[in-house]
Amino acid sequence: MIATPAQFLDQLRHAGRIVLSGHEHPDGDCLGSQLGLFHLIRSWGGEVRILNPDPPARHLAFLADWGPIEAYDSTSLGDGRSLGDLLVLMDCSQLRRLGDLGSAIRGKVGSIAVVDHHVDADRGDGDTSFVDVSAAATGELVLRLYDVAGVQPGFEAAHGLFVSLVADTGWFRYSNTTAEVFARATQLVRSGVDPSQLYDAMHRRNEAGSVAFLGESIGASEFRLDGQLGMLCLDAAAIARGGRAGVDLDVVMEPLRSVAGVEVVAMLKESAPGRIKVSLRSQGDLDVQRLALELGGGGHQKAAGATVDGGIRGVAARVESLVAGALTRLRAGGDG
Ligand SMILES: [Mn+2]
Repeated sequence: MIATPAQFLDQLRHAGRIVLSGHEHPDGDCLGSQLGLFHLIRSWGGEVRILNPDPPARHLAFLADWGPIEAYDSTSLGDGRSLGDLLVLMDCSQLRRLGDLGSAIRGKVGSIAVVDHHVDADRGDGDTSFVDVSAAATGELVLRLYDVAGVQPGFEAAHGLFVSLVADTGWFRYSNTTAEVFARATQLVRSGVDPSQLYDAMHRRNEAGSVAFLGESIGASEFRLDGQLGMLCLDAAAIARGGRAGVDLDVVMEPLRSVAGVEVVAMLKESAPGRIKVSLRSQGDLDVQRLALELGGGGHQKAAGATVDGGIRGVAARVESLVAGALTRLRAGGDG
């Protein structure tokens, strides 16, 4: 069932024990929107916990100051008893996006709800789905729940929700930055958020080694397809170095995105041996969500991703040929 904000809020109020979760390696929108919803449910005394497949990345670890964020390990699910009455998937819509947690949690929750803004989220695993693909961030959807509840986000929720907005709009630079986003940012700043303090917390707490890591990664970038595809491949060792240095790996794509003539930027990360996480960004009209779909993933028109089995060079070649095909269709007047 597709729920309106009022219907969804009503379900949350009557749900009993609620577990909020999200995708593997949760990003700022996933974690921030969870904090927002956590505090809304707590505002009426509801029972709620946040349980994710992975702990926050180092540059998002400070979010734990604004609410209890648990990461799954084999003991998280306790004995064989039910974990909760309602599982809410946030910023994703499929249990498989939760990795091991997704399979472990199946059958341990009463029903599943989805709050998401990705394409096709209404066709995910939610028994109930509150979805709007035009929303810039999942946090924007959570703010609509605050509206219908007649509640203002408090100091802690506002911090989470602000991180949600800036994570998915690239600090208000991407094309999803609408008047609605600025209105929400204003609302959150009025609730006590200091944007510059949050920027520092997210992006200015890296280790000294981050500079060498950035230099090395950017140096390894390459341009293909006559400069229309910018590509960056990070093997497992590089990912580990970046993680230790505290770098938000999305930042590494920025220099590639700054080059004139680049239509698509692809970052390939070897998340495990033989497992490549592909992140795609479109600079123009090409729909990278459709490319991600062909790789078994999904996302948005301008930002999408997938996890692909294979070696990093082989996956890079596959991405290149998909982008080449899409560019040809786009030039021929198709829809990318
Ligand atoms: Mn999101």
